[in-house]
Order: sequence, then C-alpha cells, then structure tokens
Amino acid sequence: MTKIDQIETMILDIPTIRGHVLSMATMRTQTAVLVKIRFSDGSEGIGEGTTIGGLSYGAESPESIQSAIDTYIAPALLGRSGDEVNGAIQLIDKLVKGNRIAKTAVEIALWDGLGKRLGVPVSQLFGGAVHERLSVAWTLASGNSETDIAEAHKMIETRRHNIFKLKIGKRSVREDVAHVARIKEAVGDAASVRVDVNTAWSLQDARWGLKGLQDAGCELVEQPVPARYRRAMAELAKAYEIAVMADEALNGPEDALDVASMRSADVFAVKIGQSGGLKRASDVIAIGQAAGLGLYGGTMLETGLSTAAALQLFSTVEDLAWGTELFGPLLLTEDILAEPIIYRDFCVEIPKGVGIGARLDPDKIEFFRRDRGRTKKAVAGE
Ligand code: MUC
Ligand code: MG
Repeated sequence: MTKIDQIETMILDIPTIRGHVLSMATMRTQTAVLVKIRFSDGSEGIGEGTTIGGLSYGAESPESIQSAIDTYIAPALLGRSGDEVNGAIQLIDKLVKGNRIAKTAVEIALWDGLGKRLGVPVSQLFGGAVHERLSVAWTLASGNSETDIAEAHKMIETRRHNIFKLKIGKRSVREDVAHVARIKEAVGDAASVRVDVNTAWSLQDARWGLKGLQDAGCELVEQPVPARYRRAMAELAKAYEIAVMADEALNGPEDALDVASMRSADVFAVKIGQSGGLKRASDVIAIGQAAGLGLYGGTMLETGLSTAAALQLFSTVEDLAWGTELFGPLLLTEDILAEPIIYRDFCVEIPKGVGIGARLDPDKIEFFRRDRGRTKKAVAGE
C-alpha cells in the first residue's frame, strides 16, 4: 500500500499585475495556500487552495485554509492509503464541516499523486479529456473605463481574449451600466461582454441593472444579488433575456440542486474550490447538465497549479457553453510553474503530462512564501 507519509502547507503571497477592483475589495496581491503530499513510495502530489480578497469573498481565508489542513485534515490522513481518494474525501467530510477550499487543496494533491503514480493525467481518472483547449475570458477590473478599453483592445489584437467579464457593483447602478455600455461600444462585435456583480445589488437595483445591461448588449450577469436570494435570482432569470449566472450561490452539489430546481440561474459558474474539490465539482456539472443549464469554468484567481487541476476536470466536460475564465496565472506578476500554462488564440491549453500536469518552480516558491518574510501580507481593502 502506498501510504500518505507527510502533508506540508505553505502560504504564498504573489503581487497582481494591477489593482483588481471588485465590489467587495481591491486585490493587489493574491494569496495561495500550497499543499505538498509525500507518499511512502517517494512520489509526491501538489495542490492549491485559494480565495479572493482575504475574508471579503467567502467564509474561508488563506490562514483558515492552512490551519484547517494542518490541524484537522492532515492528521486524519497520515498513514492512510494514498490511492483511495474517495475514502479520504469521505473521511474528511465526516471530520470537517465546510472548509471546502481547504478540502479541495488536499484533494487536488491526492489526485495529482495518484495520476503521477499511474502515469496518467488526472483527466483520465475522470474518464478522459474530450478537449485539448478551452476558450478563456479575461476580467477587466482596473477601476477605470479608459484603462479597461485599452486593455480589451490589446487582448483582442494579440488574440489572447475576446470574452470580457467586467467587475461591477462598487459604483451606482447607473454608473455601472454606463461603464459597461462604453466598453461594449468600444469592442463591438469583436468581443463578448459579461459582468460580475459579486452579490452587491438589492433585487430592486438588479431589476434596473439587468434592464440597462441587456440594452447595452451585455450577454450575461453573474451573481447580481446575495447568494441566499434564490427567489430573486429566479425572478431575474425569468424576467430578462440576459443570462443569469450563479457563482457565490453554488457551494457544492446540494446548492446546485436547489439552484437548478428553483431555476435561480441560467448558467452555473463551476469552481473547483467553491464546490469542495474536483469530485464535488463534477457532481455540480452533472446537476447543471441534467437541468439543461449552461456551464462555465470559473476561477478563484488561482495560480497555475489549481488552474491546471481545474483544466484537467473541465477538459472532460462535453459542453462548457460559456467557456472558462481560467486566466488566474496571467493576473500574477510571476508564474510559479516551471512550464507555464499556454494561452493563445483566445484559448487556454490543457496541460499535458501526468497528474495535474503542473511542476512548481522551486525558486519562485522560495521567493513568494510568506514565512520567508520576503513579501508583504495579503492586501485586501477598499
Ligand atoms: C468571481 O467572483 O468570479 C473570477 C474572475 C475574477 O476576476 O474574479 C473571480 C471571482
Ligand atoms: Mg463571480
């Protein structure tokens, strides 16, 4: 039996290429929790758990992710078989409630280790890839319409992205709609424009907002109202042609079932961390498919590591009708992978190789690890 011998975590703080202005926080640094599992046969698996803006996005912070793993998850797994990923997931679910991102980080490392030992990519452990590349959106969130327009034009010219997600919800609804309309007018038919409100609107704001966005040519609105407003989401999805996407409302298969049965969304943003791991994310995908909803491969702005893991799963999905937004590594000043993920022709390529298909660059890890004191703490604020 190949046993789990050691589980190590570390926090990395990596600066972003520009301020990323969201309705609840402005990010200048992204913080990732890295997990390394060593197995008794000498093999290793790596995983990542990442959230956005400290505690401003969700209930887990980088520090809570690390402490949940070190204090509760790792001791329960040490000495167990490394090949029984389902057994490990089920045991941890009994011992640890919530903490989905922490569970995801460990689960990715287990899949990665298993894939490496078997000499196959993780996609094969989920039935095999059916895509070599997937379309990939970019988020325009500089906080300034002119800067966003210049960024969008550059992305289209260089054939890196032609799908843009605009982060709104910080300013008034009227100002936000005007901002979106200006960007849509500037890019015209060359790009798809979508928005993410990150729960900032009331139902009343959202009624005005969706009407204005729809008239401006915006195709999709992500999580306009708080996650628990399922009835409001259903009303909006029914009242307007613009697609309504659930993000913060989707924390695993149980939420997916509720959202689908209440018709609270037209599209699921599937995030591996928010779902509670690759296995749970594949359950969310199955529920979305069974309900006839559109699917979108979401991100928590993870580094190349979790991005590679998400790509392994999404490469197995028949139809991600709304593409993906797996651009996390491109928002960071430095890539932590030895061979960065490839972005070209408006797509992201599925990494080749065994496991999740990612190898860390040891120098970068040393440089960005928080406990080396070389970088500042995570910055999240107004
Ligand atoms: C979110 O809420 O979807 C994804 C892309 C981005 O810019 O922020 C994230 C989080
Ligand atoms: Mg979102």
